[in-house]
Amino acid sequence: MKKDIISYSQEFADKILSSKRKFTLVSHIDADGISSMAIMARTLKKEKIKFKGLFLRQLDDLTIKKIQRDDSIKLFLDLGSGQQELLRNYQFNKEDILIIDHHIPQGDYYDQFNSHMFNEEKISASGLCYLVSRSINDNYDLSKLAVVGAVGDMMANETNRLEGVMREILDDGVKEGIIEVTNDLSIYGISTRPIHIMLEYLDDPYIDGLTDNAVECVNLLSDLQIPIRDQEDWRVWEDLTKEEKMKIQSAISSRLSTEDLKKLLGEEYIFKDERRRTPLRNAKEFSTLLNACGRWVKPKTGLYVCLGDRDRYYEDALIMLKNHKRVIRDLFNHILKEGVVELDAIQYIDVKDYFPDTIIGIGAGMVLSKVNRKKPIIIIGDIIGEKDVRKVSARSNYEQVKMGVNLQKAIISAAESFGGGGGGHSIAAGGHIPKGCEKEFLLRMDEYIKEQIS
Ligand SMILES: [Mn+2]
Repeated sequence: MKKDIISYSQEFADKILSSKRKFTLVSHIDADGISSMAIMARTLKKEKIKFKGLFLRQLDDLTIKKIQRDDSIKLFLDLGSGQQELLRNYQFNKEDILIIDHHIPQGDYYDQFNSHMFNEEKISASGLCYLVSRSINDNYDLSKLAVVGAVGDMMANETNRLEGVMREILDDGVKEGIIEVTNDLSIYGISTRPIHIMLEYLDDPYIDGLTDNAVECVNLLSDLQIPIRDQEDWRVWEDLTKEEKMKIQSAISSRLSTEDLKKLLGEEYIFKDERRRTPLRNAKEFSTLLNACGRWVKPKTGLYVCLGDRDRYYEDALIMLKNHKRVIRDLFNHILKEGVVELDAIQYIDVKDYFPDTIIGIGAGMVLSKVNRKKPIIIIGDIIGEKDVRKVSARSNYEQVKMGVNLQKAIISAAESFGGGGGGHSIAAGGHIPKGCEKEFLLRMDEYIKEQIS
């Protein structure tokens, strides 16, 4: 399979190069979409191909009007494969559209480079863009952005490492000397969180005596004779020596079952060309920063950071990152405090207008391990500025997906039967439904999920 996806990426690169036309890049506003845009922008610029960029929250009958009817080729990134009917209804010609996407295709009318054509499940749109870019020129440095997008899209979440053709992409970055792969604790914040805080925040799995207990975390480190500060600042996980990391790892493992420990172990991708102790220093934190930009509807800020800005846009992105984390924490606490309602096969909560609709999916993903892990969670919320339409976000996990859960299928069918719409992946999907049909929509979802796992 691998050879096919590579050779097809070359064919696809030729379509771009041989067109001799201008391009409009249309991409999604999350971390994967922003890194995809950055990869293609850098690639086209290097070849002196003219282009414009456009970010969309989603591609639907409202947002499609933002795409100008001009003589450029519209190159869709991280969206498009699932909306080919919409593109056709909007009368886009076949020769004016190219699609690079990893969402499940609906149709094959337009030329698309889609991972589902090669049974590659764990590659992001940024990974596909990179393969195309690498076929155009020696753009090995862009492997870093490909990894950021993949990690942001949770492609490494099941086994805590990138898989399939993404590994080949990762290797390019390692060979270039810009990516370092570590294989020890795989958790959030290895480059920015002081070690004792990183341990305190570990909550999946919960570690008795350490989670939520800063004092005990500091005590543990002092028992292990690991200094928590150096001359400059608090030390972070990335600063520790191999021996120090091993000491902590064995201290943690004595408090956990083998299975729970496994959840914490895995790979982290460190970017050696970025400043230490910043959120750009590893893939998880870099992608969170991009997601923050997207969720506050400033994807361009994230794009400029990807393209190298470490000044005004970067400062802006740091502020958004801070806000982003605070709002997500609030949402997380709100869900735990209010509790979810369980149906036979799903659980749900309506968060009304308390939180921006752009973050409720993230909250759903984070809170799933704290509620009933066996059922998908669905969050309903208001959309700012929309009176008649409500947002729905669903999250599952790999255990459920193995049982047959496919949220993308369920949400499309359920939402469409009420005149709404949806999209996504089996593990995470979202959509919108008309106000007033929430109850029926949830019952329908419950029914579909029950069918899927039976
Ligand atoms: Mn994506």
